[in-house]
Amino acid sequence: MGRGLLIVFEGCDRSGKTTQSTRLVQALNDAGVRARLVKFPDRTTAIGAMIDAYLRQKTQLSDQAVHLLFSANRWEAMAQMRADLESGTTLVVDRYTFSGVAFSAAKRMDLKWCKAPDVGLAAPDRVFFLDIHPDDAAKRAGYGDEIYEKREMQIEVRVKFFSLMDKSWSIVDALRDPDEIHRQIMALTNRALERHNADPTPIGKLWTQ
Ligand code: DGP
Repeated sequence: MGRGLLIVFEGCDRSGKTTQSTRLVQALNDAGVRARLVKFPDRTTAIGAMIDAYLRQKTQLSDQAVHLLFSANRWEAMAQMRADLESGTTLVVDRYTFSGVAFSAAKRMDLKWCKAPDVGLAAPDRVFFLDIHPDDAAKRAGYGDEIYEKREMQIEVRVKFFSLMDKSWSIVDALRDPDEIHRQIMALTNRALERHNADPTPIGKLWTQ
């Protein structure tokens, strides 16, 4: 049994990542592929509770401190994630290091500094970027409750996401019908699984080149 794939969903707030990542895990499990959903930030841990309070504007933290908390929240999940990947479970991750870098870089923090705490995290095999213009996202239910859900911030975050893309990313038009989006993501995932089965590669490390 080979290792599982690390599949990441990224995108601006309200782009449909949670819906699509949940559907992907379900569809993979239905097809007999062992898969598990991981969501960042994980608000259930002690570090996650601090992040949650910050996002809901219950506490104030410096930009640097909150950046490091988001990174620590990923690191505290890493041992289990690696174990799952190595034992053949595919992980579908709802937000990852790219959100960490994009949100902080959007606040004009230094890009190299933003990447540094995440150096060495498991690198994704595929990244699906659910692309929606923040003006369209703002029309969706629940928008505007948390600290980053502001038009100017989201526009800047989207620009930063685009600057982080490489050949492992697919841009998915998130304004379309959810079933259509799911079918596209399923096709891309199946292709990634086939390619990996034909030519397995070890788990990569983030931000090492
Ligand atoms: P979500 O639970 O996916 O809606 O994310 C909550 C908010 O936190 C959302 O506005 C995006 C932001 N966010 C997610 N990950 C990070 C991160 O690593 N760093 C920063 N600064 N913000 C993040």
